[in-house]
Formats: sequence, C-alpha cells, structure tokens
Amino acid sequence: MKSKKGFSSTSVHGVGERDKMGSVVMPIYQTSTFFFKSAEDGAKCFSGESDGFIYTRLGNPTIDEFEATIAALEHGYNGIATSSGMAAVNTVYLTYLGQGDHVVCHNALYGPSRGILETAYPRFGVESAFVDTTDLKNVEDAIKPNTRLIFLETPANPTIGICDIEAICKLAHQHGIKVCVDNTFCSPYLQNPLDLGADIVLHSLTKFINGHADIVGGIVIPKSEEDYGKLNYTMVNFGFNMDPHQAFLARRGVKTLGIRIDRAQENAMKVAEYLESHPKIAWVKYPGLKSHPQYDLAKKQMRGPGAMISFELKGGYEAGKRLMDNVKFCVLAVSLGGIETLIQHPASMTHSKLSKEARNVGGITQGLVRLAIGIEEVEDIIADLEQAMEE
Ligand code: LCS
Repeated sequence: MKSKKGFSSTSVHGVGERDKMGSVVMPIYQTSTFFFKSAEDGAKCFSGESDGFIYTRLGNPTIDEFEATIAALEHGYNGIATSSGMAAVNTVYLTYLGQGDHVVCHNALYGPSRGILETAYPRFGVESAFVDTTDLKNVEDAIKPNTRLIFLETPANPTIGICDIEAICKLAHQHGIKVCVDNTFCSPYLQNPLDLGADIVLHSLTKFINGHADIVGGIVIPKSEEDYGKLNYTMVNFGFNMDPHQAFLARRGVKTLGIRIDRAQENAMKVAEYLESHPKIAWVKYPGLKSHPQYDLAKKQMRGPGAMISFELKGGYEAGKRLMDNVKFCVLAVSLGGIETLIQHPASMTHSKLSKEARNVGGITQGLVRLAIGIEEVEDIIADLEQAMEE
C-alpha cells in the first residue's frame, strides 16, 4: 500500500476509511468483541466472505487504521500492530524460525532482540550467528544451508553501525533467505527498508513513531500479502496484539512524526558536532558526521542522520558515569525517540544482560554513552552537557 501523497499528508490523514460515525479523529473502539447482524453474518465474518470485525485480537477499527497508515509510510502490504517492540521481534522470529533453522543477525542488536535468541530459541532447535553485518563479507561467510532469516538493525542500537540493506538483501535472496530490518532508529520518515529490498520491516513504536514516551508498542510490516498472512497468524495466535487505546495514542504520535524528526535531527547534528570538538571526548558516532565509518552509505540509504548519538569520554566508564550523574536537563533514562533528550549507559542498562564478550565484540564498550536527542532548544541540551562534563 503506497500513498501518492507526501509523508506528513499521509501521516496526518492516513489512507484508510474515515470513521463511520463522522469523527475526524479515529476514536478508540474500546471493545473486545463485535456483534453480528445474524448467524449468517457471523459465519461470513469467520469464513472471510465478509470483512466485518469479530474480536479485537483479530482486528479492531482503531488498530486497523493505525496499521494501514504505518504500512503506507513504509510502502508495505499492511501493518501488524503488536503489544511491544519485542512482540514484533518475536512475531518475526516465530514465523520464520523453527527446529533446525539458522538466523544471521547484526552483533549489536537491542539487547533483548539478541538475548532471546541466545537464551530461549535454542530450546526450539534454532541456531543463531551474530556478526558485524556492516561488512557484507561477514554476512556472506555466516550464511549456512539452513539459514532462513537475516535480522538487521540499522542504525544499530547502540553502536549506530549502518548496514547496506540493498547489498545484504541481494545476497540473501540469492540464497532464498528472508531479510527483516528493525527500522526503529530511523522511522519510515528517514528510511524505507522495503524499497531497498527487505521483505519485512519492524519498529518498536515506543520510540519515534509514538514519540511521546507514554506507551510501549510495536509493528511489523511485510512487503507481500503472503508474508502478511504468515506473520498475522503468529501475532493473532500467540496473542501479541496491540490494544485500541495504545493504537489511538500511537496514531496521534504519527501525525507529527516528520516535524518531530526534523527538529530532533537538527538538534542532534549540532550536539554531535559539539561533542566531536570537545577535548574530553574520545570518539562520537553519528551518521551525520564525516567521521562515521559508514557516512557515505548513510547518505545513500537514509534521508537524514536521525537523532541517536553514541560517544565515549576519554576518561572511559568513570567519566561517563560522572557525566550521567551530573546532567540536570537531559534525563537519565532508557528508551529513545521521544520529545525529550535521554541519556543512558548501554553496558549497565539496555545491554547489561548480554555477556561482556558479546558486548565487546559488538562494539558496545564499557565507556559508551548513548544520547537520544529530543526537540528542546539545542542550546539547553549543549549547556547541560557542558556543565556535566565540567564537574
Ligand atoms: N528494537 C529496538 C531497536 C529497540 O531499541 C527496542 C527497545 C526494541 C526493539 C524493543 O522494543 P520495546 O519492546 O521496548 O517496545 N529499545 C530500548 C532502548 O534502547 N532502551 O529502552 C528500550
């Protein structure tokens, strides 16, 4: 489903039918179930002859309208909204991975997206390889005859490493392997993995898509009707569904996605430049800086550098810890993509459950500090970092 209208026109107006009662804003259909006009009507809804609503785990007008809007922004077949980003990740894993299958992943995924493959999936006979997928050669070497899925995050959480989606998809498809891209760090405003060849895109919409740090949610968007059918079966029958109130808030967030990201990434560019020129900083990773190892690739496949920065102070972990304790304006909290600037320490927070070795190999150093830039006045963000580094 691709809208002919511009990004923000689609994000504001959506692509689906307007509410039948005439409400300009899609209301919250806070109901678990829907009545049938007759026994025959009920039977037709169940057989698929009629597209009437049945039960909210299977579909609901508030959720459907949200799913269709995101699918239009991602140029996918349709969206499958889930209770969390992790439910979206597991919808993909459970759909494509089974006994004897193998998955190749980026080695710097969001902690639990990697952790669950290491702890739970081996019980079901699933094998995983975690490699630096920013280098195509590593992906090629990791592919085995039983590889069914390549799972990428680009930019990756929290290393901001960038993978060549188009090149990886070409390689994967030669081997009949599906590619899923977690597009959380970009949102559809900055990157459309399906246009670059990916089969499935997913989001923790807790982040930029909702954008207001007030709900947890996820969404999976496949390119084909066939994949939609398989993924939707998993979501419905494992019970990973979103609820209508969540969908309402996420839908409201989507309306301002473009202007929020414009402002956040304008701020992030200034913060990244400030950090890079600061004598106490050892390194900064931000796709908008020429020093980013995949700067050219970022320019090619992303429409902007985004609002996520990682960096390390010359004083390593101790200096980073002092900085996080000293900030007064930036908020010391996990998550990202909201309107407020957040700072956190992946090695002891979002990625603490991974082994130290896995973190080191993935580039998640002990001293790495992650900044999620918000839409405040950038002078206030920089002044706060300045005073926090002075102390
Ligand atoms: N994918 C990415 C790239 C994420 O960053 C997260 C959460 C998830 C999936 C899971 O989404 P959730 O279930 O939380 O909606 N990332 C977090 C982070 O960096 N800090 O706190 C959560």
